[in-house]
Amino acid sequence: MVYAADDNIQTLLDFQYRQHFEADSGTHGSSNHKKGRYGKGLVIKVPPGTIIKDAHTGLVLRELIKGGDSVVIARGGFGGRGNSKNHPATGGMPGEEKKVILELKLIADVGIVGYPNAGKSTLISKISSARPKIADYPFTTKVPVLGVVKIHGDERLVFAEVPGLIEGAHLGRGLGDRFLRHVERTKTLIHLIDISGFEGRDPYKDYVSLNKELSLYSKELMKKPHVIALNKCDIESAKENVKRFKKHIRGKPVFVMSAATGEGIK
Ligand SMILES: Nc1nc2c(ncn2[C@@H]2O[C@H](COP(=O)(O)OP(=O)(O)O)[C@@H](O)[C@H]2O)c(=O)[nH]1
Ligand SMILES: [Mg+2]
Repeated sequence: MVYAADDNIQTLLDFQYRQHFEADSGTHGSSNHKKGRYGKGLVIKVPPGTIIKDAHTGLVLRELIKGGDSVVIARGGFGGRGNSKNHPATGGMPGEEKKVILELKLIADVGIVGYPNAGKSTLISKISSARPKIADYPFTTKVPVLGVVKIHGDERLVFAEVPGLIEGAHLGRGLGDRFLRHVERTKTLIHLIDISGFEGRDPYKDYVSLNKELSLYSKELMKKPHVIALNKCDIESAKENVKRFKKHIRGKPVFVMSAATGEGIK
C-alpha cells in the first residue's frame, strides 16, 4: 500500500468518511504449480504536506512534502502455488496490515497570526483572491485560509491566515492548538496587531502575549523571521498607540497599515 502526495488534493476530509483500505487480493495458484496473480497495489492519494505516523508508536513514518512524493506503508503478500505431481500446494502469505495517522500541515510562505479581530481575514482578502468571512466577532474563521499573492512578474507567495490564537492556545484552549500546527510549516510570520486599542486593549501587551503563546507552543516557531504589522491605523486612537508601541519595541521594524483602507499594505 502506497501513500502518494497529489497536488490536486487539498484536504484529508475524504478520510473522515473512509478509513479502511485494502489492496486487491491476488488470485489463487492453480494446477501445475502455477503462481496466482499478484494483487494490484493500492495507491492512496493525500495532499502535499501530509505526515504519516504509525498509530501505535506515534512515530513519523514519512512526510510527503510535495506532489509526487510517495512511500510504501504496507507490503502486499505473496500468492501461493497450486499443486502438481512433484509439489504439494503451498500457501501464500497475507499482506501487511498497518494502522496510520494522517496529519496535514499546510505549507505557506507567510503565516498571518494575531488575536481574533486583528484584521487577518481583511488583510488576506485585500492582497489575494481569498474570500474568508469577515466579521467583528472573534473566531469567524475556523479553518486556515490560504491566499496566493502576486508579488511582481511571475513571483507568487502563499499567505495563510491562521485563525483563533488566544492566550492559552498552546494548551489547546479554543481552536489555537489545532491551528498552531499549521503555522509551523510557514517560512515567515506576520504578527498582526490591532493598534486601535479598542475596548481598552493594550496593543503592546497583545504583541507580548502573542509571542509568549508561540514560544510556549514551540521554540522553533520563535526562530522564524517575523515582521510586525500594526493594523487599523485609520482609527483615530491609532496614532498615539503606534507611538507608544514603537517606544516599547525599540529598533525592530514595524509596519503601520490599514487593511480596510489599504494604507501601508504594500
Ligand atoms: N477600521 C478598521 N477596521 C478593520 C481593519 N481591518 C479589519 N477591520 C475590522 O475588524 C473586524 C475584524 O476583522 P477580521 O478581518 O475578521 O479579523 P480576524 O479575526 O483577525 O480575521 C472586522 O469588523 C473588520 O472590518 C482596518 O484596517 N481598519
Ligand atoms: Mg478571520
